[in-house]
Amino acid sequence: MTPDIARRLLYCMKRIRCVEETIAARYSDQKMRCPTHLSTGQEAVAAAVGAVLRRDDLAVSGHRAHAHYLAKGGSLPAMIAEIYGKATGCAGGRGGSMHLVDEAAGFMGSTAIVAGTVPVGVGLAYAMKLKRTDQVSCIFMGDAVAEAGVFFESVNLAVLKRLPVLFICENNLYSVYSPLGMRQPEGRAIHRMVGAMGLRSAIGDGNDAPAIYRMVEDGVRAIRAGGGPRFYEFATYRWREHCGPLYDNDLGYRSEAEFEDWKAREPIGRLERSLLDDRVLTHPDIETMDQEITQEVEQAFLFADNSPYPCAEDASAHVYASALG
Ligand SMILES: Cc1ncc(C[n+]2csc(CCOP(=O)(O)OP(=O)(O)O)c2C)c(N)n1
Ligand SMILES: [Mg+2]
Repeated sequence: MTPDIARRLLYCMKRIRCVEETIAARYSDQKMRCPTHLSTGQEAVAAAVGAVLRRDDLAVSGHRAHAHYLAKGGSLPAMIAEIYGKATGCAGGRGGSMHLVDEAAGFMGSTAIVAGTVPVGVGLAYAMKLKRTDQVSCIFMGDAVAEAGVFFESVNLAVLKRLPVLFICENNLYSVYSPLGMRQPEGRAIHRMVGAMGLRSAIGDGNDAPAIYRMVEDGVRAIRAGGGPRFYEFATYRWREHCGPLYDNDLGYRSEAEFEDWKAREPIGRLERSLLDDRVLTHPDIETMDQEITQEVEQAFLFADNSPYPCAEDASAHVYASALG
């Protein structure tokens, strides 16, 4: 990995962290009126995958999509405006945090329905295959997606047709408050299960951005060369509550000790320390990075706050169903 890519990974993770921590800090202002699922602590997977993908590759995601959208190159002001419900939002202010889209950046959408975008991502890959391009369709998914019927149909088709799909599973051990052990049989690893369906798969440390980058880079090279789909499971951990800006360890569904253990292995400080040790970056470089990011994020929130709400006359502009009669 070049120093340039390592710097880029750190920058991207810090930017995502700053955006989401600012959302958390300002949520109580009541200007963001949609549910938000923050990925604080999980930034490494998005940053690394985003750095491997090209702008003309496509990606889809689910309810926890801010990091994926930003890492794929989605517009930050348009994302914050979307969360503020403003007309300048990436979905016209009608969708909110869980419905991010930026076609110019190849981010083809996210939805609140668990596994809802998986067949869409496979369909995009089918189109790529028919058009004989060397693009890749990336599907970001959580561990609970591997419990949905449509996931199995989608994997089956992707394997059968050798479609250029990059499945990225962020296994953060929970689906809302349900731990993995309550939802999937003990001893069954997601990557091994899909491996048995003929999908080439691997597992990695989801808090180690450079390692994720190297794994996914290899996989994407193979996919572009016509090698068929790849599945990566990355172990990681969300810090904040499932939905919202707070912490919820007091609810008792996970232990403080488990949380602290994962926090100690958090992805940003870890990479920052190693880049400082290797003299790739200096403390002043990091300060400059942090200042630049804080300013950009502040500007995006100002843009969102100062933007107009969508007007009532446009209410049906994003509705694709035609009225009967
Ligand atoms: C089909 C469907 N079932 C249930 C829900 C409720 N729900 C919203 S988010 C979520 C958890 C999904 O967990 P996971 O895929 O592991 O993602 P994470 O929240 O951990 O990032 C559930 C069950 C839903 N939105 N859609
Ligand atoms: Mg999960």
